Amino acid sequence: MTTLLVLNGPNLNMLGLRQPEVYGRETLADVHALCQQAASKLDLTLEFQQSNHEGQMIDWIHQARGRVDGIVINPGAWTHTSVAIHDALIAAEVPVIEVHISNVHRREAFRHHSYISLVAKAVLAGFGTHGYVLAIEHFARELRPAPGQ
Ligand code: CA2
Repeated sequence: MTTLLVLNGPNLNMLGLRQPEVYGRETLADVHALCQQAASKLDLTLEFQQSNHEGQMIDWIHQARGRVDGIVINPGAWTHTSVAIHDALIAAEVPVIEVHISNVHRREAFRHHSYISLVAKAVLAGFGTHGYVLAIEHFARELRPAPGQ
């Protein structure tokens, strides 16, 4: 069974409650349901987590090593600050897709640099919460065993 881990960084638990003009009206629970629906359709096992604590996020990434087949991560503001999450993702040796709900490149200059993109196989930004579904669908295509295997 192919297992994907969806990770969400700081403040994403506030989704839908503030700044709907930037992040939309869906809550994190809605995003979880959306991801679960996409994964079930594609016969994937999905784990979904959010934390405001960097150490917790790093522990989850380490625990993914040898256990999950892909990580979809919205690192939130850690995108622009965290060498530690960058290093953890390298240590995990699991393919990573970075997702941002907003188009970070049309926002403040400090959001234009990502430590995570250096270790991600792909980056989605500005697709709203549909970016999570696109990342899951991409992993399903890539990780699906060839016919007869
Ligand atoms: O666009 C994204 O998904 C971001 O990763 C979201 C982060 C931001 O720091 C990144 O630059 C881009 C912020 C997530 C915080 O979300 C909130 C939602 C509602 C109210 C307050 C914050």
